[in-house]
Parts: sequence; structure tokens; C-alpha cells
Amino acid sequence: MPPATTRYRFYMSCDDQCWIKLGSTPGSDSDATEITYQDRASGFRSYYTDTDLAANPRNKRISDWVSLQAGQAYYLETLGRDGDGGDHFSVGLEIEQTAISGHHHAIREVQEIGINVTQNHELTKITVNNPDNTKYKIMFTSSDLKQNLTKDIVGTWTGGQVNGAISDYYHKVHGNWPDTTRVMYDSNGNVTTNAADSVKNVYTVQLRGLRGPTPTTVSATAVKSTASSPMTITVDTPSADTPGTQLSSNPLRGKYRVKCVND
Ligand SMILES: [Ca+2]
Repeated sequence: MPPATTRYRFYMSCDDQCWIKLGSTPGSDSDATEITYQDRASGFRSYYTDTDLAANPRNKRISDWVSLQAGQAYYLETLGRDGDGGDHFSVGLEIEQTAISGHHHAIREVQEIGINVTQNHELTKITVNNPDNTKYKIMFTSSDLKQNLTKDIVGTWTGGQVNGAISDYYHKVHGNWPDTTRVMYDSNGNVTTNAADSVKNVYTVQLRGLRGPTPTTVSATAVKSTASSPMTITVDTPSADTPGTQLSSNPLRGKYRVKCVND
């Protein structure tokens, strides 16, 4: 029963399927028509983002404005269906008239907005000049000094071989595995796929994603183990703010509660 004679607009969001029907005959759906419809799951109270529902033109989470009269009973039907997984169903109401004593717009209720922040993954570059089959030692140390790793690595190894040698450290510190790629450069500075022509191997170590509870600053150094080898090794942990170190960011995920202020 509407509190005022004015126009109203209905909002709906659900998981997985739902609709609202509105009619003017109390207790009967004889003249009820569908004013909102959704055929697949949306986020909780995600009334506004319709792009994922664009495939079906029937989908409509915000109704057109409808004129209702104060004190008159109407027929209102909502139906929600859940297939599997999570489920929810929310309906909101917006009143066009702004001056209504003792009644707040339902659209001004507390809303939740989901967030999913881009994560800053650990990135380390190992550059090996004049690579040969001798070994060098690489040492990783986390800023809290609770984890460290020293590994012998052969100068001509593939990215996969280097990755295999250092992945345990990443798993202990960050709770996830790295991927390591190798790019080889010839004496002209061009990228080559022939290891025999390579005078510089650049390995990029990229953490797949942080799962550990605490991000740590990682430093890495390399020590050549054979004095007679022409091989030189540099290790860089790039960061725009602090060259030589990089701070991983924890995966941030959750919801904000946003409360709109009444007039
Ligand atoms: Ca579901």
C-alpha cells in the first residue's frame, strides 16, 4: 500500500533467477505484469551493473517508473530461484517524490559494494652476462629474516630449471609458486633462441599470487662461484618506489558497507 501518490521504481538483484510482477488487483495476479527480470546470478544487491545480463533483452534489474496511488492496495509478486552454489535475493524501492514525512527512500538503505584490488606480485630479474656452464649462488632473504634460500644455479639454465631451484623459497614466504622465463640476447643485443649465441640471459621471476598472511620485502644477491668464469650476475627486484626491493601486496578482497545520508 503506497504511502504517497507518486511514481515508484523497483530494484532487484538475486542469485540465480528472479522477477517482480505488479498488478492493480489485490490478491490476484490477473492483471499483474513483469516489471523486473533476471535470468542469471548477479552480485549481492548489484542493482546497477547490467552488462553481464545483456545477452537476454528481457533482463531488467531496475523497473520503469510506475505511478501508484496512496492508500490503494496492489498485487506485488516476487519470485527467486536458486540452482546451486550461493544464493541471495534483494528488492529495493525508490520513490520519486522527495518530500515524504516519516518515510525514507528504500534506495538510501545501507548498500554493499564488492571490491577486488589489483595485487602487486613479486617480480625479480636475474641477469647473467657471458653465461657458461659454471654455477653461481643466488640468495633470497625475506625482510623478516624468517626465510632465506641459497641455491646453486647454472649460468645456462632454462627458465624452467631456474624456477625449479627457487620455487620452494617463494612457496614458503608467499604461499604460492613463481614462474620464471628466460630471454637470451646475442652480441648485437638482439633476442635469440639459440643458447649458443647468447651473451646475456635475463630471467624474470614472477610470483603467481600472494597467499601468505604477511607480505615481505625480498632481497636477492648472487655470488659467482667460479673465479675463472667470465660470467657476471646481477639481481634486481624492481620497484618504482624503492629500487632494489619490492613489497608484495596482500590480496585484498571483501565488501564495503556504504550508508547514504537522508535528506
Ligand atoms: Ca546460485
